[in-house]
Amino acid sequence: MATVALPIEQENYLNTNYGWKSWLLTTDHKRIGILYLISITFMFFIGGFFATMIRLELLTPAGDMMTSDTYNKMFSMHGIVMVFFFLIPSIPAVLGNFLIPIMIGAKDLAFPKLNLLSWYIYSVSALMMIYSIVTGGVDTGWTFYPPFSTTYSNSQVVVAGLAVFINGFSSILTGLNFIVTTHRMRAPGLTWNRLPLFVWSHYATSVIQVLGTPVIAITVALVAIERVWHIGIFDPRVGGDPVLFQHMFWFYSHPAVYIMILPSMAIMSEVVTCFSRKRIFGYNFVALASIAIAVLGFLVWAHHMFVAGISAYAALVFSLLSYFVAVPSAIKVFNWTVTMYKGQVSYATPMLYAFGFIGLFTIGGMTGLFLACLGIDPHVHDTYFVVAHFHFIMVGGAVMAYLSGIHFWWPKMTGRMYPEAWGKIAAGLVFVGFNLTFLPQFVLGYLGMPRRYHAYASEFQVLNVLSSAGASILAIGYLLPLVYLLWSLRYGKPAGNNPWNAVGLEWMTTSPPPTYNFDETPVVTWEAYDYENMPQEVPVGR
Ligand code: HEM
Ligand SMILES: [Cu+2]
Repeated sequence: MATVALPIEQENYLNTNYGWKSWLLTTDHKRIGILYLISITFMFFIGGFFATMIRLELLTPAGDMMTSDTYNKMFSMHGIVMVFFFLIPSIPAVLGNFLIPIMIGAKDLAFPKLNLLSWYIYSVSALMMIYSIVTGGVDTGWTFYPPFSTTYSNSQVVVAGLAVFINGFSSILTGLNFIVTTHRMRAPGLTWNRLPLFVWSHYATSVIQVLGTPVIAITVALVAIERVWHIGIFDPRVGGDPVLFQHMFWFYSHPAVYIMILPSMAIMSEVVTCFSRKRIFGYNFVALASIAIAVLGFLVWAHHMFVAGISAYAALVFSLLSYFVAVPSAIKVFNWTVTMYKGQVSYATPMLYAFGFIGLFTIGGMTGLFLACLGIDPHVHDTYFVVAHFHFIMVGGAVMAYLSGIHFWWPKMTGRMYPEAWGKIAAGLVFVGFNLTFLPQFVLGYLGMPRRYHAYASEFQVLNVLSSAGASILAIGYLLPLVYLLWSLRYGKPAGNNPWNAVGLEWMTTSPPPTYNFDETPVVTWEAYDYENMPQEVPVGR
């Protein structure tokens, strides 16, 4: 097949210069976004490999494919890689990096070199993680609970912990960069209440990253120190307290779920308005809900510890506060839904993923309320119910949104369209595969199948086989975009500057954008998402 040539090969960030050096030393936020895209995709498939191993082992009730020790390593490395090396950096580091400066009419982020440094820090920590995997792996779970992690586990805890520690700096620096950029570099006229909701959400995410990440970094560093010297931080035999670890770990790791979900919500707000051809319902509420989530997210960590021996009164308070976090999340879901209501909804691939997100995230959030309920949690704690809950949020939510965003901005990033029919097929496979994988796990958990076991009672087999079958469909659904997106780089139709007929500064520059994004600094005189006052052309993919 012949390559489709771009109409005019204008100067853009991809073709200004060539060669490894021009990429590895770049300070262009768009190129750094692409570097992240490559490294993060790589880590996603490593995490996916372990997921495949887990689902294969669980096809049969007997633990016959691998030893229990190996199985422990499989789910631990799956969790560590997916959470710290895929979910947390994914949307901010790839799409946030690429889009925030363009969306606010700036030439770059406030600290371009720091941005490049963040990518190097990420890469070094990812390589350390891979090193810990190939030299024997980790079996503590992604939560590193002591005393197992500090005393009994004989796996690569120290290297893996240091990898997470170093990775934290990348996250902190990116957050810092986004905060300063949003404050200082907005184009004239781009007031806070005209700011794209994508930027609002990333602002809230960045606040969590800057305030929360130091806590997890120090916590895992303390685990490493305790493991080597046993100085009595978490080890009760020398005066330490293992429950202290849980407080410190979850003080970050609950807000961290919002580091994953707020950027997903950022994508939803952009995609839903564009493909409904309507201004988002309740702009101010959606913007402020991001901030409310960031603040409340820091107050609920001990809902992970209801069975760890905290006092009944503390449990009561944390249970109540957990219910409060659901409110701003529900406001957002409500407002996206109302935005679609009576809109001219079109069913392009990004919107299909958005539908998936809204339904699945809602199920994930509602089951979170079950877990936050003191009467229910002790029964389903550490069962597959919890596994299903957080996969609905992280996979049904964050990964769906990530795919939605990648498809939505792919034409902007590359100047090429992806093949729409394939996009729809993949979105369908992901949705069906996802539900077949994780819906049975709610039932399994309700029936009492514990998480983190490599052999199980034979009455659980049918549901486990369904789940593994779903996982194979899901895997195909994830591999397809990798194939056709790469294909589109060469053979995709030229995208034009604004293929979706969307509003927003990023659609006013060329695709791919020039190195400094705009020829002259834009001046913003309009309100955000003014779709009603736009010529009503229907976007592609209807
Ligand atoms: C918004 C995105 C969310 C994500 C990414 C998420 C993620 C997670 C993860 C990873 C766990 C498992 C922890 C473990 O290893 O034991 C978990 C458990 C839990 N989640 Fe969520 N969650 C989210 C939202 C919520 C919400 C909205 C609530 C409640 C209002 C909630 C309540 C809980 C509770 C109480 C547990 C502990 C369950 C137990 O240990 O028995 N989560 N969540
Ligand atoms: Cu939590």
